[in-house]
Amino acid sequence: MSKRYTITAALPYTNGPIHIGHLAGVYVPADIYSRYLRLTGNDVAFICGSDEHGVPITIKAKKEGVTPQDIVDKYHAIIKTSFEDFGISFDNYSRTSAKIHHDTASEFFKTLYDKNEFVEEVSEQLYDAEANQFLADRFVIGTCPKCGYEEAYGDQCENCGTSHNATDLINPKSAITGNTPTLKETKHWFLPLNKHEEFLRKWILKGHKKDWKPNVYGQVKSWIDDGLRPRAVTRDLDWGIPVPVEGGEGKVLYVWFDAPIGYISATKEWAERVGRKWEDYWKDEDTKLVHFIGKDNIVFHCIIFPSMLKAEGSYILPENVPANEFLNLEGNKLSTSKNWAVWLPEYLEDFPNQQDVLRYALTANAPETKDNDFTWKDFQARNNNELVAIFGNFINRVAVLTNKYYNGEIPQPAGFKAIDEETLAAVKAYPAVISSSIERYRFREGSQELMNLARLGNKYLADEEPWKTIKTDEERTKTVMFVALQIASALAVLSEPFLPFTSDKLKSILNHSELDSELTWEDISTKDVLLPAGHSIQSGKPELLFSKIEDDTIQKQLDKLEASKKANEAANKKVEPQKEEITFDDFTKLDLRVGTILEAEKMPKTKKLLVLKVDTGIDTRTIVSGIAESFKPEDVIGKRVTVLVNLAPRKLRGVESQGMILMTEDENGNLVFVNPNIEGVANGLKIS
Ligand code: B3M
Ligand code: ZN
Repeated sequence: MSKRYTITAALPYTNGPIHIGHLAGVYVPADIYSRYLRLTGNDVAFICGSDEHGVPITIKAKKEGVTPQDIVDKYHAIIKTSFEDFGISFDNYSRTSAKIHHDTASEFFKTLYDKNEFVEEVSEQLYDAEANQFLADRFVIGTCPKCGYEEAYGDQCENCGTSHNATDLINPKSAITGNTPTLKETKHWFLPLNKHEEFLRKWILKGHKKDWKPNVYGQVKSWIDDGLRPRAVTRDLDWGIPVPVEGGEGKVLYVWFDAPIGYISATKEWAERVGRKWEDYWKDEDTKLVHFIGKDNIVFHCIIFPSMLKAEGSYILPENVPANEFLNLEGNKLSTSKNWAVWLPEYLEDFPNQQDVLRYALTANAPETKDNDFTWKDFQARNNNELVAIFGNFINRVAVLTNKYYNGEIPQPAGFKAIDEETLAAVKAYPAVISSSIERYRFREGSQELMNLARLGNKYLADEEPWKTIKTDEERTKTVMFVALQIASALAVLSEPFLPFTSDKLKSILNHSELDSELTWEDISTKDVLLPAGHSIQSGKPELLFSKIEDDTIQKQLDKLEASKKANEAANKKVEPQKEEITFDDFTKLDLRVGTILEAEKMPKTKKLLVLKVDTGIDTRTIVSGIAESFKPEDVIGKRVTVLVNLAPRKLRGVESQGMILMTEDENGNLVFVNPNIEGVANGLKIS
């Protein structure tokens, strides 16, 4: 039965481009879900837009010496274009700086204000006197009162996900000046979450029965069990939506108050454009509202926004919030500031027309139940071993053989054997199997079922060997090719949510547009014949759906990451502070000489120590040096070194060491000799 759905995907902050973490966590699953629902005949509004307020934008603008408006204009354009190019099928991609959003959010605030749903309170808030600014949200960093994470923001800890008030942070520091903030009185409007506790408890419990993800349910339940407190929904900032009530001058709405309302304004904008009623998508009890988000947004979508909607009174509440865990990259946390990411615009440039490869790799390895790791090797393997070797190979064989044997025309089957009937019946079961995965938000499982259908096709061809029977049994070959073509056709339809570009290509290879009516999802399980005998597929050499990705392509991506890592390390390299001052006399006490290592052997039963014989020019003496983990004895013999010769001797493991060899570290942290490195310098020469 057809239903109405409002599907939202978290509004990305416009302070940088989209990366694979955003895609895997939010946009790819939301797109699969939306495409699937449209394909199965539902009425879908798939909504997103840029989140253009909030402190991250102001910080970025400050850093680049431009205005916040410049930043949001720049990144809104980049993000919107890259989503389009990647095939994310939003019905509307709006932005929170749009007038319709300012109006909608102001109105929402006023309604709650008029209904007395806020508590107005003057309280002491964190203040940076040097920057002359209140420190809200990401302007302040400190230790999370709940989990002890030391880099929690003023409004939320990204480690444990909890949301708190900035004054709850332990040891807060201004992100602007690094100063410890002082307290200053200011008036704000608070949403009394405590008042909504009972309602939230009942609603979550109801949601749980409807199969919410355990991670989402568990987190929300534990926050409610801990007790909820009023949260300020206004801020003393100058970037955002002005507080629209008396006394609100110079203040703006908290970004997490206005941003989720952005889903509503974006729906309004879309409905106006296409001639629908937006209220149907937000106020009709029969509409299903689903929020796709990353796990760090759970508290806002499962506690704060539902409380706002409930307080307003005329809105529906989300049916489900299938939040994903995080995706890591090559073993490390994705990070915009450290440039440890695969950026969507760069991917689209480096891998033209290969959107589906990334969609598939991210889905097959989606962080649905736990954090997962994206590696370029896995990406390559998913492409080469699955998309190329299974899916692409099957389609290519079917298209090539159909053209070769029948000039592209689907042959009339000549009776079915048990294997043919079993295969056709197996195909018919796939829509229900994949639907069930998608409807339960198990997209990785769904993508694997799709691949299993391609596997079924491959196996069928490999077992029935039409390339052999064509020489012995033409009638049998017709049946086999007919069956294989039905599988190809099913793949064209069922792949659409996961691999939309491939689905389009495949539909045109198979000339689906020439069929009497477009094949639907349901047709795959109900129709006995998808491609009838006599229908023609595209002639000539079929376009390859996927192509092999070579090692050097992958290496280039790994090199890019390596370069980021190096740049980052160089930027973060902490030089130790200078030691206490010494006098010239102190310095002249050190007797440093040029020397040569003559012999070296490992100190028995130790890991770190080498026993060296060193020619110091004065004498040949024994020096024990802790360098065995970096050098083999044979590597250091003959090395010119700098020796501190008048260091008081001391015994190490029973061997007297009579001096010290000077060492430092190279850029990779490996030990290197401080080497005089001058030709013709004799041992024993003083260094001063
Ligand atoms: N702008 C995304 C984030 O936390 C945030 C989502 C808003 S959804 C209403 O990165
Ligand atoms: Zn925490």
